[in-house]
Amino acid sequence: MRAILVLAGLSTLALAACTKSEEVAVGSPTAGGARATAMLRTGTGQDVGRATATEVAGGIRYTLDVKGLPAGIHGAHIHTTGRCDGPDFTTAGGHWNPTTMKHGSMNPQGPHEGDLPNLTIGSDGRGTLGATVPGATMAGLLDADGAAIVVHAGPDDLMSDPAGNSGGRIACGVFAPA
Ligand SMILES: [Cu+2]
Ligand SMILES: [Zn+2]
Repeated sequence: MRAILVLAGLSTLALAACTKSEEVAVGSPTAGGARATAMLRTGTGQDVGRATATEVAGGIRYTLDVKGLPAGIHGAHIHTTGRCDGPDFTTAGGHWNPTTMKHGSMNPQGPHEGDLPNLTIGSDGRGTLGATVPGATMAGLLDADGAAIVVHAGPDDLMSDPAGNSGGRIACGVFAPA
């Protein structure tokens, strides 16, 4: 019994580490793994950078490279619908959540497959993020209604369902096969 509890604790820690740190890979790169990219725009249509999604062993690796956004800490997520209609981007829907979990890597009932670590934007308006999400598949990401990546006005508390209290949506990009 004790061994089972210890193992469960370890796997929870491993999952939390994967969704929070910058360079933790669930699996090695997959040769010929499918790839998708998204160009991010603000609600007024300004180009603010790009995101990639790459199939790796056991999950999807995301990178985000943005410019021209307000300095600070911003929630970033994969949202369930590949639509980015400004200015508020509500057409992107909620967080991508094919496994019907609650929001956030710090939530015992989380996370969503669309949950990413917070994005830090420097005083130069630039920021980058890299994260691997275990269990996510490119077939799911690029399903009939697609998927979008969204950056929020404020930080994600990584716990509060459904969106981590991260405020309005300030940038959005639709994923397309690359
Ligand atoms: Cu979001
Ligand atoms: Zn979420």
